[in-house]
Amino acid sequence: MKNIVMQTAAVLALTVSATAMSAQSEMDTDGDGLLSYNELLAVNPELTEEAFGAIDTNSDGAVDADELKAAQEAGLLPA
Ligand SMILES: [Ca+2]
Ligand SMILES: [Ca+2]
Repeated sequence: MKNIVMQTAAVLALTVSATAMSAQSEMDTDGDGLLSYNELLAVNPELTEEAFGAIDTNSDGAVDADELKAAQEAGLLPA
């Protein structure tokens, strides 16, 4: 019985992390692991280039997973 509970918990944990990852990969339409301004604009039509610049904190022209998370935590993007 205990084993079944443990297995269920493990499956649930996997499902949750897969969902979080697919949210980013769905936005990442060219699959390079980074979100360009156009990729973010597609899911956030209100996004301005200025706002994108604020999200892209290292100014490399793309938003990586850390920048995305920080932007969501700061309320710059919907989580
Ligand atoms: Ca991309
Ligand atoms: Ca960046």
